[in-house]
Amino acid sequence: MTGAISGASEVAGAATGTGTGTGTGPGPGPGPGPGPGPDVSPPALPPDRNARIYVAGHRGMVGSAIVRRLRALGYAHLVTAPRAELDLTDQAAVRAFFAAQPIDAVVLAAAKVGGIHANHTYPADFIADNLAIQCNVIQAAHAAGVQRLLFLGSSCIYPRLASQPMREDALLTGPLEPTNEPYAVAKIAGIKLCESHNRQHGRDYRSVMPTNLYGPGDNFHPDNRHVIPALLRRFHEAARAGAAEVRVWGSGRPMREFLHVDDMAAASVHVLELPTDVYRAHTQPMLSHVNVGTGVDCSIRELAETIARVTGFSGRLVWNTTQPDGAPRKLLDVSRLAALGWRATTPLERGLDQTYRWFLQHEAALRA
Ligand code: GFB
Repeated sequence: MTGAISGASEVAGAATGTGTGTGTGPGPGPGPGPGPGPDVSPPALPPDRNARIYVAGHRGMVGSAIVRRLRALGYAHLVTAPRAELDLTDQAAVRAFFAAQPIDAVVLAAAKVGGIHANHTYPADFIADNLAIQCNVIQAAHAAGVQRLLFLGSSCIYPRLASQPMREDALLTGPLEPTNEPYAVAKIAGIKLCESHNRQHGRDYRSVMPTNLYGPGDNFHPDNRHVIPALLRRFHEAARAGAAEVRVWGSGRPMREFLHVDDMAAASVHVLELPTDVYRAHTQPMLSHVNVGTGVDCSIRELAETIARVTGFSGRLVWNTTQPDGAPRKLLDVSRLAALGWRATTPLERGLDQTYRWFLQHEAALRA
């Protein structure tokens, strides 16, 4: 834990928008008020483009996509801090960071994430790091008087055998998938921490639960990645080597829904910008999270066949059934988000093709 807080940087956006200014004001939260800082301009809430938004996790796949999206929309005052300068598992450092500058809204995209193997191998890290990051950021935001926050979770919060597609009210209705239970418990705790601040302090802390994400900036490293970067890389290397076969984990039967990270960023900003009364009208105080997905899924076998096409691999697929399948199916019901006015737009094959091109452009750096 470094405790250093010097790394806060304001990312200048395009600053074209003036904001539509539905801002609901800082609300009734009895927190101690905004921390001291040189800028004493009044709080601004998204969609006001003057809002000072701290994006936690801005170097990750999702956080960086959210920064791109916010900048494209003209948000001029984005606050970020690299991990080397702000350790989000360090409670004192996070509190000091919030106290050192004015922040109007927070997007909490920082998390320890990984695929089925990583979750299964490092369960203590997945639960402890995520609980610490969430608790530190959400508590410090509240203490600094931040009225609006968006917490990012995961579709693995739902029971392993939840009926499909999974509605938000499936939360806490049954046992979780064992391979990622510790991570899921941390994410459920994050939702409940947000809801508890809303109920106790009148905050406006929202949660979005994405399905499996992929896209530029994904983790293509050899271990611990998710299925899409794993297979893009494996099939690419097999195609280049002229290999006759590629081994794929599990039975190929599990069903998964995949969302392009730019769609996730657009959905996140959409939810962040909703007026408070609209968000509240579509959620409940103790069931406040919103699913983010495409509403369409495919089998891992179909995914592997699509990735073979995208990468130009024409050999055989061999199923390595010594590796776990994980949850049999994880399709989200996205009607709550649709009612809030947002739908995904990137078809899977187009998104895979674009992600593969990004991988090819960055292959040398990823190997280094
Ligand atoms: O992407 P993945 O690890 O996520 O695996 P989960 C999805 C499916 O792809 C599983 C299969 O059935 C895997 O067995 N698969 C096939 C592979 N080949 C591979 C491969 O080479 N690598 C990987 N990783 N999978 C994670 C959770 O579960 O999903 C996290 O553990 C998080 O908590 C994340 O929620 C979104 O959907 O199984």
